[in-house]
Amino acid sequence: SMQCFPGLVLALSSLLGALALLQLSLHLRVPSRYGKHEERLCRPRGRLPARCAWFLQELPSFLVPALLLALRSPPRLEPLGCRLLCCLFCWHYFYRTFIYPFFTRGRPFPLQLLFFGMLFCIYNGFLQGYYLIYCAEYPNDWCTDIRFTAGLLLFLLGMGINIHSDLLLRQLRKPGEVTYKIPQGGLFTYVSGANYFGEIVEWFGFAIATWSLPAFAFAFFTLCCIGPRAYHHHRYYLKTFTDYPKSRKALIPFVF
Ligand code: NDX
Repeated sequence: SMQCFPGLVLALSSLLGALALLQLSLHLRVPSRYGKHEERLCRPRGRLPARCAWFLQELPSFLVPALLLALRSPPRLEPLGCRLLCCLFCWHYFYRTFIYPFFTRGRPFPLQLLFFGMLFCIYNGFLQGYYLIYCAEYPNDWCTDIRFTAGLLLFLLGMGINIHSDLLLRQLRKPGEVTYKIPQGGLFTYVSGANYFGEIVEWFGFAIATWSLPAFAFAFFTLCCIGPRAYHHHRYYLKTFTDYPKSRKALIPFVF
């Protein structure tokens, strides 16, 4: 049966960090080609409806750690912290897999990116789940540790911002519509990438709560992946709408 190999965790986390840097270097100047950054009307055959695409892409991030948690033998009863933290991760991906896709009004998603996105979700789902279920060790009073409580608070705050902002974006369109409008309300008052800001806060909160290398590597990846994307969204809005709010920043309220 499976056991903890610290070398494996170190290797997979380092590779995730390296992927983050690759992601950053690739997408600082040119954004990932999906959504508003995809060239118009190219190859409708190479795409899947947003609904199926997001469901398939994010499913492994829910399934892999959930299965690891359920199938571990003998079941891990102690400490509570590990199961709780693993459940937080699964909770986010439950939303992203089973709720978000069914309401999205996004444009069809490129198959090629879906494939890489899925691979990424298998990889990261395995790394986070494996670490928390087979390797992590917390003192019995971890639930009262400032890192756990502050991290959990940030996680919940970030998740709230992320879900609320996803909702505001969705409401910009009627069903079947694919046009872009100026997002309004919530944190969009201050930044163009409010949903991304929430997601980044969420994963840094998770990293602090788990105080683990894999979770910090994932938070860093998230920052490198959707940070630049927020910047490209911002530039797109400034270019497209002459009446775009001048005081709005790209990602971090009042700062950047
Ligand atoms: N999926 C994370 N890299 C990614 C998919 C692509 O979950 O090969 C990373 C994620 C993957 C990527 C993933 C990893 C890296 C990959 C990449 C593909 C290539 C890349 C694999 C896995 C790669 C290397 C080389 C390193 C291997 O029509 P539309 O779709 O634009 O509509 C949008 C709509 N909308 C508007 N509607 C009206 N008016 C407006 N002005 C609008 N603006 C937007 O709202 C969408 O329906 C919706 C949201 O759009 P957008 O663009 O704001 O968000 P989106 O990027 O689609 O993300 C959706 C949510 C969001 O909450 C975000 O925080 C979260 O998912 N997310 C996204 C990406 C990554 C991630 C989280 C993470 O890293 N944690």
